[in-house]
Amino acid sequence: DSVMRGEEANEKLWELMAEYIDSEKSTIQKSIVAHVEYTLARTRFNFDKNSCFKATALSIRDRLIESWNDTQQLFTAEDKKRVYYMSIEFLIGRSMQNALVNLGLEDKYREALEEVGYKLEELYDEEVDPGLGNGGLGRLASCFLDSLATLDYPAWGYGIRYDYGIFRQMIVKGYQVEMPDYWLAQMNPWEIERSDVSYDVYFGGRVEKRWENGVEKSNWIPSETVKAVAYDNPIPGYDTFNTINLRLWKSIPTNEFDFQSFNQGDYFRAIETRQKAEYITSVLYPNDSTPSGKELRLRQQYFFCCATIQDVIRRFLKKSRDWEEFPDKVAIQLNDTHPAISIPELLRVLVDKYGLEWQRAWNICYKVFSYTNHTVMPEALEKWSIELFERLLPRHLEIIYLINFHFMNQVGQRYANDPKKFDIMGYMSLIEESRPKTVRMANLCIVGSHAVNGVAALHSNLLKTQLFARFHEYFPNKFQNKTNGVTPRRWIKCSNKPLSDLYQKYLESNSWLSDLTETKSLMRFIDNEEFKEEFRLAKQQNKERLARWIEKECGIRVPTDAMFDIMVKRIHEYKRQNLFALYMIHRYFTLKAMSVDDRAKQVKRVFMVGGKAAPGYIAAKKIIKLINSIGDVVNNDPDIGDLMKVVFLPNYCVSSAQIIIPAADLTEQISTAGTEASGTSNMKFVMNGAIIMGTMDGANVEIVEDVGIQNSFIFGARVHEVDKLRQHSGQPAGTRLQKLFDAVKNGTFGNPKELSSLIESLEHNDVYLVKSDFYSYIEKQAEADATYKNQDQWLRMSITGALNMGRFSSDRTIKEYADEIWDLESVEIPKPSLNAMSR
Ligand code: T68
Repeated sequence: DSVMRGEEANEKLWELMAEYIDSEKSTIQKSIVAHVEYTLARTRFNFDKNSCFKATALSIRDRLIESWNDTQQLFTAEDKKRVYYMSIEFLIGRSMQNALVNLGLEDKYREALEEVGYKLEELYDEEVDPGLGNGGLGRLASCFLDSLATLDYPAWGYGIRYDYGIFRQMIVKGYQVEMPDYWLAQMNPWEIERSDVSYDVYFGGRVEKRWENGVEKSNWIPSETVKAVAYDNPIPGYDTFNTINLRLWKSIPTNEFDFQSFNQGDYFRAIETRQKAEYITSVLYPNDSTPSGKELRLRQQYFFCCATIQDVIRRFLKKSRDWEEFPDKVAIQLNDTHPAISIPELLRVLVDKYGLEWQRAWNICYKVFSYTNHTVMPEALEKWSIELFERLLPRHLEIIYLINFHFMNQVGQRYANDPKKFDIMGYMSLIEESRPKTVRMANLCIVGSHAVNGVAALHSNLLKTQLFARFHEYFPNKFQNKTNGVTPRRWIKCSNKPLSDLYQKYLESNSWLSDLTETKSLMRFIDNEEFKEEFRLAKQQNKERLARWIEKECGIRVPTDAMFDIMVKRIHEYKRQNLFALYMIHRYFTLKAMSVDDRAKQVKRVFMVGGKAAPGYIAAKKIIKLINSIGDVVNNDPDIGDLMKVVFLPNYCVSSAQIIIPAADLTEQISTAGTEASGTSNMKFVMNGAIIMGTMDGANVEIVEDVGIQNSFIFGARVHEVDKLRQHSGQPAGTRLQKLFDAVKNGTFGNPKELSSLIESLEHNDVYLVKSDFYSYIEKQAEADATYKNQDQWLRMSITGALNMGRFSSDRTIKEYADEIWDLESVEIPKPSLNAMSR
């Protein structure tokens, strides 16, 4: 019998595998060379850096696939509850270094490559940065996957494999220019195409009714079909064999040919129909706060929900046929309302396909879902017009009406005696009786989920007391808080080598990477001059690295003995890059007015701003132009020299963030109180030793709680003062601020025809309180200068901040989700390779 069976086969296979995945230099080299020759079809005598990158990536992927397979097998065997994190965006960033760090192989690979003439760090730079997200929401999803894998949770991410990620931002004459990001032009060495895992997704058509045993049954007869194909992206955990999956869907045409067109001899029309299918996953919508309202966007949403729900159900049915068990096996987290159609989709499948009675299906459904809200700004809440919904998803609209019918009945009963009963119902309804009539996706999520959470304490309280106050009154137990976090693997270990080395040296291990609260113990060195000097040096090295990057990317030389004052995030009026710009102008004028002697005593500062504006957001684009114009004036003024520089950092993305963030001395987190749901760059900055210049908004509040308010520069209106101040949004600016307004309006910084509208909107309707916060802001900025002059004090503040950020690891966040929302247990994957090797 040539086929080995049972134990014997296992033994042999384990040995082979063990040999393959052992971590000897020569094994790594063999695997890389094999990929050069056999996968890339290059010769081992002639391959360039990019081929070396690809071959190295593929050799790492082999290891990931190995642990991925074992992980998935164990998940299936153990049959524990799984969580599915659904997000229309994942800002993955580069994968190579992260994978090596998590696998514990960075040093081994570095050595192995050095022998064949390549520097690992240079290979890192060959990788494209997949930008399948806009900003914080998408990056949070990726940090969460890293933590889910690290904590051994049975979890998967589901999203969309866009052909075009977030646009590449170029700055041309101070303006943002958007370039398409076709990130797949080079092969993507990390993904695994699963042409065998595909599902049909339908659109349009009509709903047929029939009666069966006295019950009305619905049957959706769609008019269009597309196929969703799975692309799997292995996500390794840190210091564990657990490797989870990010499954991204791509749309392709179905094989059913359009016979009607074909018979009419219209071959090209038939092809066109098929191309329309591919279009669905072509491009990521680049607006991060205003819903696009476009049909294609709704198609994207339904497309990925429909494929995901089918995939989840198929996996469930492999093991169980009792639908009552579904909520014990499946938890689905909705990252904002973009995946909300999953709720009516699951109901549709349960009722129409599997024949469950409505109430039974509903009881299953809401236990499965939970919803995370990321904004309180009313204009950012998704609403889809009934007309569009009906045309694209007629059955889902019926189901939403049905959910609403039952819900409105209950609300009506609850408030039967309330004189405001109808107002309350109108407010809570899933349907907005506006013109056009719309579906309120947030209301659908709240009603259809068993848990609703905000992303920082302040934000979650605003949800309860303002935005969703009526829902909170009605469902007091649904509302929770889960303060965001970020992964220390990417945001310290991969981004900040000097600081990581310092932690390893003083903590004598790397366990801080799995438990960030451990860094706090280093507070015992706060008076240790050697430790402090090493910490200072680490920051200095990071500043020099950024200065080199800026010189290369922008052609500007910045002094590295200056304070680096950085604001990087999407450009938005509520985030107030304009307030930062006004401060730069103020500082410039103040310096100009000084004597040469006085100037020489001032703190040098480099102001840096990075971030993309949504292509249709005119005001945001003008803010970019304004900052560049300020740079043009200031950077070329011989009176100023190195005292002050203003740099716009182009194309802010995950990989540039990893260079920018560790170099900051001061980080601007200056949104109007009550507008930034959490912020996550605030966490990354403080972990890397920057001090917050900020408002009491989002997670700043909690960061300040842990690092101490005396170690931050906090200014501006508090959230309870904002409403009142807004009523005076037309108040005059005050002399010092008016002078800055006038300077912009008279053309000192760029063409006033373009830029003065930015100022006029502040003068007349200052929604985000730039005027009323300005004076406390410049006062705090002066305090920051004074503190910076005392380098020892600054250093102590910076160190204290960095060491007290344990709570803001996404590991903590994910543990809370698992315990308090998902009811999820971890499943530890044994390390078979080690067992096998030791035999
Ligand atoms: C951000 N939201 C919040 N939205 O602004 C930020 N929106 O405070 C928070 O820290 C972060 O989410 C994580 O919770 C976003 O990033 C988007 O990107 C977005 C994208 C599409 C549509 C709407």
